[in-house]
Order: sequence, then C-alpha cells, then structure tokens
Amino acid sequence: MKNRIFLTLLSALLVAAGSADRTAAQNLIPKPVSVVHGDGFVTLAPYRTVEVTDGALAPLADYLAEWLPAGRVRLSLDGPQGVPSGGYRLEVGHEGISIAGVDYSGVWNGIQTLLQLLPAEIYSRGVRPESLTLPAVTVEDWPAMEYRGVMLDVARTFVPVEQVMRLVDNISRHKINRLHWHLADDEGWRVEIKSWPRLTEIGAWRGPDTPVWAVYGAWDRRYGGFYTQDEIRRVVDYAAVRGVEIIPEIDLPGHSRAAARAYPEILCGYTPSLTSGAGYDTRNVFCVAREENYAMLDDIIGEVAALFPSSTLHLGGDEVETAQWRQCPHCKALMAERGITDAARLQDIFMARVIDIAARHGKQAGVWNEAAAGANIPLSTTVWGWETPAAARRVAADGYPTVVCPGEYFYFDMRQSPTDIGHIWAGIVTLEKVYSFSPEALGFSEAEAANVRGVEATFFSELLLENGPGLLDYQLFPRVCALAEVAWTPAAGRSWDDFDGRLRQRGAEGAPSHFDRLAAMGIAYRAAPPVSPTQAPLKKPAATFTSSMTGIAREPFSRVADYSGAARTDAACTEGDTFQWTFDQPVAASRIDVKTGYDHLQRGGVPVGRVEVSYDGLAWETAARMHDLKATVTLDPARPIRALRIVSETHGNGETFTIIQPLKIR
Ligand code: TNX
Repeated sequence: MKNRIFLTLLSALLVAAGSADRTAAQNLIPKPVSVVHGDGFVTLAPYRTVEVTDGALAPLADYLAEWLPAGRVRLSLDGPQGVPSGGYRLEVGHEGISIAGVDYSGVWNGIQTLLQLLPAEIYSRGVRPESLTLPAVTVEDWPAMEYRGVMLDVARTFVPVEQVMRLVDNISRHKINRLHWHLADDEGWRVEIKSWPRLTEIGAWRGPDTPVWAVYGAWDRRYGGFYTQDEIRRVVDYAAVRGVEIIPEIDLPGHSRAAARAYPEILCGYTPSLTSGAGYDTRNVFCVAREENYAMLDDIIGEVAALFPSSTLHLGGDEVETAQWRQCPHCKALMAERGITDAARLQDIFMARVIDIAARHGKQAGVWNEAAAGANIPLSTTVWGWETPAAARRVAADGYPTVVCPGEYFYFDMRQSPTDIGHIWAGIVTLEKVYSFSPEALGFSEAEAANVRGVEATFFSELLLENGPGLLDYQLFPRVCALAEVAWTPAAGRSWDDFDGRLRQRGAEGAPSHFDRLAAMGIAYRAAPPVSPTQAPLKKPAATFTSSMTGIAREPFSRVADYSGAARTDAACTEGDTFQWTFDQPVAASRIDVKTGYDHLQRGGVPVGRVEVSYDGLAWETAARMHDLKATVTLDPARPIRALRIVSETHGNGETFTIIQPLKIR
C-alpha cells in the first residue's frame, strides 16, 4: 500500500482574510482541551484537496470530501504524543489545514472539530458554499473518557436501518464512539439468526393475532421489523467509518418474551396459570436448568459474535423475574444440587454459562448491573451501572470495568421537564442535570473512578412508536451534546453557563451556535419546554366507581372514585368488562378526558372499546370509541350526565392487569 494517497487533487488557494484577534469561543461542542488562536482568518478556495498519509485514512478523506466543499486538508496519524485514543491536533493555518490523529478515531474527531469551525450550513446536504472562512487556530485535544456511548432500544419500537445510520451520523459528530444496540427484548427480536429463524419470523412481529402480543402504540395492527444480517453489516461498516463501534445486546435471561413466543420450549417446565393474562403466557425468562437452552444460545451468540467486530457482546441480565424459576421443578432441582436457597442466584449460573459461550466466540461480555451482584461474573466483564449512581459505583468498587449510565442522569427516555413527554421512573432528566455529571461529584473514590470506562445515554423506545420518529431527535438532542462534553471534557474545564451559551448564542465573529448546527443537520432538537395550554381547573364531583373486574389493594378503585390516582385490577380486561362512574348528581361538563393504562404510556389499559354515557343512570349511549390504545378519549357532553362507563371490546391487553385513570372533568 502506498503511504501517500492523493484524492481529488486540485490546487488549493488559501488566503488570509482579516487579522482580527479572535479569542472568543467558536462554540465548539464538546469543548476541546486546548484552542490557540493564530493569525486572523483563513479562506478556503473552491478547490478541494484531501491528502492522506496512510491508506487506512482513505474513508475519512472520502467523508471529508463529501462535507467540506473547499480547501486543502492533510490527514495523518502522527498525532500528539502520549495522549489517549481519539486525540488529535488540528492546525488551520495560511498554508493549509492538517489533522494529525493519534489513531483513526483521532482523525475522525479532528475532522468534526474542523467542521464546527465552518458556517453551520455545511451540515445541510445540498448546500455547498463557494468559499469558506474559518479562524486560524491550533486545537490539541483528546477525550477524558474512552467510552462515550449512546444506547438505542429497537425492540419496543423498531428503528429502520436508514434511521440508525442517521443516528450514527449525528452522535459521531459529537465524538460519541459507541452505539449500544439493544436488539432483543420482550416486545421484539430484531436481528436475523439463521440457525433459529423463528426468532424473527415470529419474534419480530406483534399484533392482535400474533404470538407476540400487541403493546406500545400499536394494538389493532401487526407491527414490527428486523435487520437482516446483511443490513447489520452495512450499519457496522457505516459506523466504523465514523469511528463508532457497535456493541450488540441480546438481553438474557429475562426480557426474553419475544424469543419465548417463537420457541416456548426455552421456558421453565411447568404449566403457568393464564387467567390473569386473559389466556396469554406472560413468561419471559430462559429456564436455567434446561441444557438445550445453552446449545441454542451458543448458536445465537455465535452468529451475533460473527456479525459485530466489537470485542464486547452485551448479554443483558437486568430485571429477571425469578418467580418463574421458583415454580420450575428443574430449576428447583438445580438449586438443591448446588445448595442454592435464593432463586435469584440461579442467574449467576446462567450468566456464567453465557459469558463463557461468548468467550468461546471471542467476545468479552457486557451485562447490566444486577447481573454482577452475585458471584461467578469474571472481572473482564464490562458492567453497565444503570439503576442508580450508587449501583454504578458499587460495580466500579467491585473492580469491574464500568459504563456509568444511571437513569437519573443518562436515561434520555425520561422527561426533560414536567411538561415534556417521557418516562419518569428516574425523575426529570434536565439538560443541566446531564451536564452536571461527574464520577467525582458522585463520590467515586479515585480507585472507583479508575474503573470507569466512560458514560452512556440510553434511549428505551416504549414511547417512540406512539409519538413518531421525531421523538428520537427530541429526546436525544441536545442532551447528547451535554453527554458528549461530560465524556470528553475534564470536569475542571466544564461550566454550565458556558456550555449553555455555546448551545444557544452565536459567536461575536458570526460563529454559529450549536443549535444552528443541529438545525442544519436536520435534527428536531428540543430548545425549550413545551408550554401547556392553560385549562379550566378540574371538577371533582362526588361519584362511585364499580367494575365487572376486581381491584387490587395497593391501587384500589376508590382512587378513581375520589380522583386521587389510578386504579389497577388483578387481571387483563376481556370482552365486555366494564368500568363505571356514577355521579351523585348530574354533572354539567364542557369536557371529560377518559384515559386507561399508564398515564404516560400506551400500555396496560383497555386497548379497544367504547365509552358510554347515561343521562338518567338507566339508558346508555355510545359517546366515543377507544381505539388502538390511543392516549385519551375526550367527550363534550351536550347535557349533564349521570354516569359514564368504559366497555372493553377486546380479549386481553397483553398484561396481567388493567389500569384505569381518574376522569378529568372540566
Ligand atoms: C428499565 S434499563 C429497563 C428497560 C426499560 C427502561 C425504561 C434496563 C436495563 N431495563 O427495560 O425500557 O427501564 O426507562
């Protein structure tokens, strides 16, 4: 291989323009370690030359030629000495531009900094300015953390290949270097496995008449999708050009309902009660004692390992419902044989075996923090600390290489403000909260911090389908920008006000704000909290609540009768089940919102049915239809109503319970 390759060789003309001392920020994100301004500005002539000194950099020359319409740039691997992977030196001078990386990803990162020195329009495809001016500058830069990740759940909502590649584009521009791809969960199996084809033939599709039941945003239609192995390879290659390593995850042994609907034999050896699930088998955990399961997992892990060059394969290990093992004669026998009294410890046996299988296929395992709670998990296993900061700290203290991703900082499926869309189990994850993260601030000792490989933002996609693909951008940006800076820039060099300014304010010399760049990239980022319309206060007329179903003590029916909270039944609703409010006095209302299921999620309610009203408490008429679990049914009764009821028209809701929200009467 020649060690000098010249691409698109045309003469380049570099002109000094102006000599204003430019010390003001260029609004770079993440903020570099060192930026030294040189003499004035450099204008790139409308000729493009990208020279690379190493054949391995050829893909980056192509990439740069696509984005940078003008200028002479030299890419090389003789980056600054003694700095970590991903480091680079970028020099913009009157003789030209050079990017010297310590490695391939260093050159990638230098290119991204260069692009941020240019007008934001360069990010808009199709916009190609004739010439470009940028400040003469020397940037020396390297990451504080080696692992800078984003996790994408494609099980709850399938994300097509093109959108995954677009996400890779958008995160890699922020020097994020890992995509953790959550490929299998209860609601879908998304990667083609040739040796076990039903995983996708059956496990990738959910709906009213399919073995995997309908949930999340699609009830009365078939919904799903999966990636062929060729598509996976395409995404892997695309990401590699952009310095992004893809870490696949197959979530085991729990979160495996989609696999279990395709191959029910993987489940524990007992006959489950199906009454609370209206006939569905809700089980989702691989049997630990079934030997054939490990042969199957050897095939699956082998195929996944061959698809992904990453040395890490994430095997899940979170939220295992051990009740299934406790009812299984084979698991119980295994417990007796091994002298185990706590069924949760069966997970150690299971994880040790699949970690060993992964090792035989040349991979080190990754697991969620629960899996590392027991014995048997080798210290070569990377552990994702997600439940709480304390859980992340514990695995680091135990000596595991740790990816820190606690919900309250880095779960980007959480709301960004009280009026935003999102989960809330880990609280409100504001941009400022993300930015405030550091292991030191959370009390990690020096030894614990030394085990931190880096940080990761997760996007679990329960809410994506019902809100549309724009939600992915909205939830990730600009929070990914804050994550990128947390991962890249040492805590001592970070300031919230400064970061917020770089996001929103243009520089003195016309440098774009980072929001300008996101907009030019076509990202539907979130700039400010949504304003909720001012509404008339809620009325709470006295009522009684009755149902054909049975409530549970923890969330009793009295809660919806007195408007204090949601109520929950002990089983899934079936055809003809009713939920009825009878008011003490006829209620005159301008608007009544009727909602079933979780407050923020299309799940756990009455997916298909009707809302009926009665003006006299005797005769009923249909006022609205509930369809596909759509969030809220709104009524505007013409006359005062005496009673209102929801009538289920579906057999089962994919759960073992039904949630009824209090009425909102105005
Ligand atoms: C917890 S994160 C989960 C996911 C959910 C997520 C929602 C993790 C290991 N388990 O199954 O999708 O919360 O935020």
